[in-house]
Amino acid sequence: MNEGFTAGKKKMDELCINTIRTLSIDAIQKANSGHPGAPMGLAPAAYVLWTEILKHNPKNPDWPDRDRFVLSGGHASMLLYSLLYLTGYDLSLDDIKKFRQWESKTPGHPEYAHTSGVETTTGPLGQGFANALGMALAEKHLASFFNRQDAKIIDHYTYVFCGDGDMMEGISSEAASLAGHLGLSKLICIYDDNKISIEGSTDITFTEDVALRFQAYNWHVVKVDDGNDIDSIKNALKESKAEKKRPSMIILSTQIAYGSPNKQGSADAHGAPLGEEEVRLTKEGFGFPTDKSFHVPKEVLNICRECVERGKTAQSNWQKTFDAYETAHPDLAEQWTQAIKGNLPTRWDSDLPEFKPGDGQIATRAASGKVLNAIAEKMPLLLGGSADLAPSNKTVIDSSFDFQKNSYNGRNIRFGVREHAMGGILNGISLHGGLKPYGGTFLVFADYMRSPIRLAGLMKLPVIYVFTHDSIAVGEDGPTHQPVEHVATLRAIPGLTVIRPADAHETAEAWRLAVKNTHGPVALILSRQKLPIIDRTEYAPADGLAKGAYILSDSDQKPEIILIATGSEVSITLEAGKELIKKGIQARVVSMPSWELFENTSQEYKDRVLLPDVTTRISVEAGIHMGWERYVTSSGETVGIARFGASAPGGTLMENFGFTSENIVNRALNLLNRQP
Ligand SMILES: Cc1ncc(C[n+]2csc(CCOP(=O)(O)OP(=O)(O)O)c2C)c(N)n1
Repeated sequence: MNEGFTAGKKKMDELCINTIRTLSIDAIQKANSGHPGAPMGLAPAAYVLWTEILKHNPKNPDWPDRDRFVLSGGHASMLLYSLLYLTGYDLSLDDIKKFRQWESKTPGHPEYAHTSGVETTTGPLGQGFANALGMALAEKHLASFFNRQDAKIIDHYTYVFCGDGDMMEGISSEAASLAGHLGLSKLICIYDDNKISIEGSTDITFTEDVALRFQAYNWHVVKVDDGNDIDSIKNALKESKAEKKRPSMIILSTQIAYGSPNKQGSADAHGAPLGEEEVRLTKEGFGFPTDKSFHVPKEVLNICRECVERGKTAQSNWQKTFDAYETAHPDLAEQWTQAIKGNLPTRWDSDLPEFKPGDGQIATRAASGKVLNAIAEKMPLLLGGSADLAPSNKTVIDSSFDFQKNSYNGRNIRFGVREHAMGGILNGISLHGGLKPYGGTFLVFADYMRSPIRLAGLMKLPVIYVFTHDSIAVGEDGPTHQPVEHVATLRAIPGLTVIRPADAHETAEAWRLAVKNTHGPVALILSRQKLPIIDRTEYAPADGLAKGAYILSDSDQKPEIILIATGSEVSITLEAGKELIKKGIQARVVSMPSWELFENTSQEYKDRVLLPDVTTRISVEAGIHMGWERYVTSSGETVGIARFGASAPGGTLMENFGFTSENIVNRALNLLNRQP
C-alpha cells in the first residue's frame, strides 16, 4: 500500500476515534454526570470493531443474523451512543445532547428496547458478560438446528466489551468457566485492562493474572499492549474470529481517559465529567476546535456512515442465502420466521398431560416435569436446564440430550452450580431471539440470581424460572434450604409474574401461561412434597389460574369469611373450608396462585372474588406474612411464618408452624368470634 495512503488513513482513523472521545466528553460535561474515562480509553477498539469487523446493519438493527455487541460496563454508555450515532443508527446528535435527561433516547446506562441498536440493558457489572455468553450459546444452538450444508442462515459472532469491574464480579468467573467448557468459539471479549476502577488503581484489589485465569478456563487469550494500536487490535480480532474451538479474550491495555492531559490514567476520570477546562485542554490536544461542542467533522461522518451501505449489502447477501434456503427447505424457513418473530408453533399446548385425583398425590415439581416434556415435544425451540439440580427440579427434556461442545443441538443445558450466570445466560438467550429459555434451581437459591431476574423484569424478557422446593416443607435439609421470604421478595420485582400453583392441574395452567407470555419473566414456584390433585369435578376448573385468583369452593349463601391460599396450602385450606361449612359457617376458598395476574384483572372481577364487604379473611401461605395485609385487610389474619424454618421432617414442620386445616379452622372461628 502506498505510504501516503497509509498515513492519510491513519490520520482519518485518529480523527474518527477522537470524535468518539470528544462526543463522549461533551455529552457528559453537558449532563454534568457520566463516565468519560472508559469511552476515551476504548474508543480505538470500538471504532475498529464497529467500522471494520462487526456485521451489522444500522438501518435494520433487528436483522437476526447480525453480530451481537454487548457493552458490559454499561457506565461507558456514551461510547455506545457515539457509535450508534456515527454509524447511522436511529440516534441523532440532538439525542446525544440530551444524554441522561428525562425521556431521552440516551439514558445513563444503555437500555434494551429503549434505544435502537442496544442489545441488552447493562449497568450491574458482569451481567452483560453473561448475556453475551447466552447470545453465543443461542447462536450455536440455532445454527445446529437450522443451518444446512447448502445454506447457513445463522452464522454470527458475539462481541462483548468488559472492564476490570466485570472481571472482578463472580458472575464473570461462572460464565467464563461455562463458556470455556462449552467451547463457544464465536464469543469474543475485549477486556479493557486500564487498571483503574472507582476507588483507584486495581493494585489495591485486583492483582490476579487474568490471562492465566482465562487460559485455565479454556479460552483463547490474546494480549494487545497498546490500546491505541488499531492494527494490532484488528489482528487480534481477526485471529479470534479464526479460532474454532475456544472463546476468545483480548486483553487490551488502555489508559482511562486517554487524551485528557491531567486526568488520563486517573480514577478521577472514571465517573465524573472532566470539567470545562479539562475538556478544552483535551480538545486542544486532539487538534479539535476548543470553542465548539459536539463537533463532528464531515469526513468522520462520511467514513463512519459507510457502515450503512456495508450493512445493507451484508443483509441483502444474507437475504439471498435465506431465499435459497426457503426454496430448498420451506418448512424450516417457515419455522425460522415464526421463531424469530417469537410466535409459538400451532397446537403447542394441545397434548398437555391429564391429571386425575385417582392417580394419587403428585408434587407440583413432578407435574411440572411432565408438562414441560409435553410442551417440549411440540416446541422444538424450547430449551433450558438447571444449576445442577435437574433431577430435583425435573427440568430435563427426556426426548433430547445435553447441549455440549459436540452436541450444540442438545436442548438440555447443564449450567453447573452457577445460578448467577444461569440468570444472565437465560437473559442472553432470550435477547438473542428465536428460542424460549427456562432455568431451574431451588427457590431458596433464587437469591443468587436476583440481579439477572431483576434485569429480565426491566427488559421484559419472557424467561421462565422453575423454582422448586418452595417452602419449609422441604424438611430435613433445614432452614438454609427452606425458603421463607423468597416468594415475597420475588413478588417485589416489577414485571416478574410469580405463580405458585396448588396442584398438578394448576401447574399445567401455569406452564401454559408462562409459555404464552411474551412480556416479562415468569417464576414457577413448585413444591418438593407430594400434593393431592384437586378434584375438578367437585371444585372450579384450574384455568381460573390465568386470572391470578379464583373461587375454588363457595358457600351456598353469601360468605362470612374468605380463605385465600396459594400452592401447597390450597388443599389444606379447602379441607378447612369444608369443615367450616359443616359447622354452618359460610366460607369461601380462593386459590390465589399469582398476585400479579390477579392485579391485572378488572376491578369488577376482583370484587367478585374478594367481596369488598366481606373483610373477614384469612390468607394461608407457608412464607412470610409480608404483603398479605393487602388482601386480608385490617380485619383479617394471615397464616404465615415469621422466622426461619428448622431441620425436621417436612410434615412435622408444617404441623408445628400451623399449616393444618385444624389450625385454619380455629383461626377462622376465633376471627368470627364463634365457639369451636
Ligand atoms: C454490580 C455492580 N457493582 C458496582 C457497580 C458500581 N460501579 C460502576 S463502575 C464501577 C467500577 C468499574 O471499574 P472498571 O470496570 O474498571 O471501569 P472503568 O473504571 O474502566 O470505567 C463500579 C464499582 C456496578 N455498576 N455494578
